[in-house]
Amino acid sequence: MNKNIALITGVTGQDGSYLSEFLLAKGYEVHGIIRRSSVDYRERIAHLEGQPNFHLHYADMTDSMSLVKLVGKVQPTEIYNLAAQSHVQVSFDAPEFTADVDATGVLRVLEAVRTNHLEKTCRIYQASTSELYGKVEEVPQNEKTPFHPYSPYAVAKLYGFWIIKEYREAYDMFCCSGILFNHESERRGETFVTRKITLAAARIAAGLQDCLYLGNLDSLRDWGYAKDYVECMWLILQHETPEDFVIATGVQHSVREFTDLAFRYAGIKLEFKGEGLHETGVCVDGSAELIGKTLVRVSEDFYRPTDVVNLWGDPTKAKAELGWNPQSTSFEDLVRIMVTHDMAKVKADKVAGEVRTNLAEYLEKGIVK
Ligand code: NAP
Ligand code: F7E
Repeated sequence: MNKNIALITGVTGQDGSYLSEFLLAKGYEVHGIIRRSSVDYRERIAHLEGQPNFHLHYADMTDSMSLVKLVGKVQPTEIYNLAAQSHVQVSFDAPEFTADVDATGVLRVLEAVRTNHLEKTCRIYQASTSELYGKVEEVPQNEKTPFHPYSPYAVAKLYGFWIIKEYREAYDMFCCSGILFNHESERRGETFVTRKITLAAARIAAGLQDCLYLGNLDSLRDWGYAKDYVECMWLILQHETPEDFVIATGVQHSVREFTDLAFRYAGIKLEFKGEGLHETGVCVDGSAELIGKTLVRVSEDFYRPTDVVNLWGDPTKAKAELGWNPQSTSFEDLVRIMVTHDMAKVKADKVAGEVRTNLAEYLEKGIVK
């Protein structure tokens, strides 16, 4: 039997780490691309390093030669192209870099496969996004909904989507997109809105932060659990024919609703008052020190030049053709999982901080040498 060999770009990211675990459990040989950094920041995959079927290689999405050489060396049967500058707000500040990685990077992966003559044996998954629907033209969005990208990130991802489709048709390659709606987890980057909220709720409950500053509270998202979504990436590549799929829960909530629920799980009941930049979230129930305090405020700093405000996916096709269950983790469970994790993390960080402080004191007093 031929061995399944997966190459994952973006292996150090939220999805890359869950996908690695998923594929290793299925018996795959997993290879991941990492890039050189002055600090070693591989927290999400540290527990996988050293496993015999897990291999890391230096390469970069902006460096064709590194990709061509690596694809030739690894001879993958499946490539999951997850690497991206994935933060929408950052794409307004670094649009050219975003295009280089998120648009041209996809082309580089496709050409690395062709250069190594693997186009008939290697299947390619492209991490497309609900941001393609942007300034939405219908609600909810499905595979037939027209795209209207509304940020430099989304425009770059639009190129990625179309170049994948083009190579599928021009060269008969098995390459396809998962159009994934927002998916979150306890491993989500700390500047995305959900993780920013769950960490702040935990820190405020522990008395380590005074207030959470957010942007548009009215923005609506279809939030799922990342662990459930990586299964879909794999299912898309196991499908008989190469096709694109919308992956979403089919349930929509606002940033305000996410905030309200996260704080409730942290033991704080909020009441929202006012509008726009003057809206606040005040503590009306919880610990005595917090009652009456304004714990959430709106700041213009987190508004975007153009914002996508009404994402809501229709996962009917994925359900019917891939047999995927879009609701295995509910919105309530997702928020609870993230808050529970962050409350434990804040507690552990606090203890570690106290240990460090005590140690510093002991060192100063000459108690510990
Ligand atoms: P993430 O946590 O931000 O991870 C991004 C990954 O890309 C990291 O491993 C990062 O490496 C890597 N990367 C960035 N630039 C690179 C470069 N020049 N060369 C090599 N690697 C590079 O993102 P995620 O949430 O896991 O998302 C995975 C993919 O799905 C992304 O393409 C994202 O755009 C897309 N997507 C995400 C969502 C979502 O809700 N999470 C929804 C739809 C689509 P470092 O660790 O070195 O920075
Ligand atoms: O913003 C609003 C913000 O940054 C969600 C990426 O994974 O999903 C992600 O992109 C919404 C936006 O994610 C804050 O304006 C309010 O409307 O968590 P986010 P995103 O932009 O949806 C898609 C599918 C991807 O493909 C991307 O890679 O929340 N919002 N206040 C805020 N957002 C942030 N970050 N911070 C705030 O303070």
